[in-house]
Amino acid sequence: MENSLIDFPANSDERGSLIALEQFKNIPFEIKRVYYLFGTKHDKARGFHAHADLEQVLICVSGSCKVRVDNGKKKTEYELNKPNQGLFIGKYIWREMFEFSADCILLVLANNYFDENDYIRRYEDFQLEVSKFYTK
Ligand code: T46
Repeated sequence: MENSLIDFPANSDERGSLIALEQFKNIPFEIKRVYYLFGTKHDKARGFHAHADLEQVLICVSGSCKVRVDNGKKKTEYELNKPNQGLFIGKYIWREMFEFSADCILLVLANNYFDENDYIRRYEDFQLEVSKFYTK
């Protein structure tokens, strides 16, 4: 699975809404790490890398941002603006996050611990490695 939007059913009543995220239920992997981006700037894009061995789900729990994902052949753009929707990003997918709203909080669930060696930060390296990955 490369990328897909996941809708999370909310438990909503007159007090508001609650969403639970559970590994192997509505999150398609074991959750080993959770981090979040905040204080982001509308004109400061982030990302610009891929991962060799990491799957993640990105959820804009407040505000909005855009995410461009690239599998080496096709680029797709998503706007994340709902706390009840997540974007799954698989292995060997180049990602760029941009146009963050002032109130954006981007929550990320990951299936592995932080490892700088897992990052592919040069687009040329990504193009080379992604073609090998998909011809395996
Ligand atoms: C991704 C997008 C959505 C850590 O120390 N631990 C962590 O778990 C992470 C994610 C980052 N860091 C350090 C590494 C850098 O020194 O925090 C600093 C900022 O990380 P980075 O420049 O990679 O942040 P983004 O917003 O470009 O990308 C991050 C994730 O790194 C990446 O995996 O998919 O968010």
